Amino acid sequence: MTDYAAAARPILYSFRRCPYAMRARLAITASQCPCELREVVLRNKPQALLVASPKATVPVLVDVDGAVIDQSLDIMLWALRRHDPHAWLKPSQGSLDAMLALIDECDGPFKQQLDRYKYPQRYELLDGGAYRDQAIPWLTQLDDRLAATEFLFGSRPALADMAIAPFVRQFAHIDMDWFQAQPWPSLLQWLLRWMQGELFAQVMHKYPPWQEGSPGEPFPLFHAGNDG
Ligand SMILES: N[C@@H](CCC(=O)N[C@@H](CS)C(=O)NCC(=O)O)C(=O)O
Repeated sequence: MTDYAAAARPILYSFRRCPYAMRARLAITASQCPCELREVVLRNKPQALLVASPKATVPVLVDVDGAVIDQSLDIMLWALRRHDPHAWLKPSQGSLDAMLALIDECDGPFKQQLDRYKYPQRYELLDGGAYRDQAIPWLTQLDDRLAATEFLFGSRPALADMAIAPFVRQFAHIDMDWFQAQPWPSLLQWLLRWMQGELFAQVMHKYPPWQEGSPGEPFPLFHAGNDG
C-alpha cells in the first residue's frame, strides 16, 4: 500500500450509506478518476477531515493541489469535467442547466420532506406521513418524465439520474410497501434498474473505516458500465 500512498491521488472522504456521498462515488466511478477513498464514521470524524472542511459533512474531496470541494454536486461536476465517457453532462434530451434545476428541487424541498418523513422525532413532528405526502407531486412529476423517456433526460442515464436516484432510494426504503403501492410504475422501474445495476453495486462496496495515518482505499475499483 506504500506505493499507493505515494501516488498522491485526490482524497475522497465518504460514508457508504450517505446519499450525497453515493452520488459523488457514482460520478467518480463513471469518470474513472483515480482517488483514495477514506471511509468515515460520522460519530467519530477523523481530524484530517475536520481540518480540510470544518463544516464536517461528507462527501469531501481534497484534490492533489490541496483544493477542497465539500459539496457533493460540485464533486460530481469536478469528476465529470475531467472525464465524462458516458456523457452524463450532455443528456440525450434537455440540457445541463435543466438537469441542475431538477437536482436543485431534489436537494431543496424534496430533501427537506424526506428528512421530516424519515426522522419526524428530530423535528418534533408527530406524523412524518404528512411530509411523505407533500413529496407526492414531485415524485409524480419524476414518474411522468420517466413514462416519456427511459431516463430523466432522455434515452440514457445522465447527471440528474445519478444525483437524484440515491435520494429517491432513501425515500422508498422508509416504507417500501407504500412506495410500491403508488401509481409510479416508471419511477419504480427506473429506481430498481439502477439499484440492480453494476454501477450501484460498485459504489456500495463496503470499506473498513479509515484509520488516521494509514492509506485509504484505491477508488474506483473497477471499470464502470453506464447501467443507470
Ligand atoms: N450539501 C452537502 C450535504 C452533505 C451532508 O449533509 N452529508 C451528511 C451525511 S448524508 C453529513 O455529513 N452530515 C453530518 C453528520 O451527520 O455529522 C453536500 O451536498 O455534500
